[in-house]
Amino acid sequence: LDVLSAHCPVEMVEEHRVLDLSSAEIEHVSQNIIQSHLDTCQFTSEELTKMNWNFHSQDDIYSLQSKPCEWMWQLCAIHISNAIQYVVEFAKRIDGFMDLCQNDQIVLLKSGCLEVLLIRMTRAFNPVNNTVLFEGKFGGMQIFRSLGCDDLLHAIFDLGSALCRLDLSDEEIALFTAAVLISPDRPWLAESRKVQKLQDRIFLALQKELQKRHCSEDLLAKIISKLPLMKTICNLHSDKLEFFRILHPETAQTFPPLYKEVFC
Ligand code: CLR
Repeated sequence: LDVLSAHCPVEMVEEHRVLDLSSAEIEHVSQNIIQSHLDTCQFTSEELTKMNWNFHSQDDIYSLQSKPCEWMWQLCAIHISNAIQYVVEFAKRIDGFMDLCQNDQIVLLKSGCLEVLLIRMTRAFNPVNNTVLFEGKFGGMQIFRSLGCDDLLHAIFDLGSALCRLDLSDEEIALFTAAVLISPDRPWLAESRKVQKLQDRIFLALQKELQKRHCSEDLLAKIISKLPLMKTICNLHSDKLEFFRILHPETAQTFPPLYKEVFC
């Protein structure tokens, strides 16, 4: 992920081809994206089920809550930055992504990686007791109290439980995150038609995957209905970060480079 520098001319000649993919082609799109997800999702489902029994103790919770705000921000920035690296790797493995110009690769990653992380969070979220994986153990919203971002955390945890209620499989999460990442409506894209074509293929693959279930149309609508809440969370995160940078510029300076590059 490099600084926004590359310039590439918009495609002058566009072929207008209808989406007439054969089922074999759609199957290929699916397989590529599902494999890329499994290779880059940081924790396998089995690992996550095992860790589900591991909770932060009351002492862990007190200890996290008594940390200074700057310390906790730094810790979260490190974890988020680490998780973004896996999202970058996911994107790179999606067929067609590396054929986009460098500008568009960067635009898509910068604007979409937090949304991808939020969807990925579903895998590391326990809706029974509203806990999320943090530092190797599951903990509730209260472990993030010292951040002073209760409204943001509320929104994140609400999304977590709402997405968990959809009970998405790894295959569905793979295709959904790919479709969110490869979005033609992101500002500053040079070749949005090319991105559009890629996303169309992914949506066909997602639809086909959802057809394996009952009421697939309903589910696609439900998945899409979570996008506005994700947008809200991204905006809240930007606001909180901006405010934090004003209060603690020295700490914000030492945030991981990838976190700074994506969000600052
Ligand atoms: C998401 C799924 C990834 C692994 C992963 C890494 C970091 C986690 C993130 C998941 C979920 C959200 C998370 C984050 C670290 C801090 C953040 C727990 C599990 C919480 C919600 C705090 C956000 C604070 C903001 C002020 C940045 O594969």
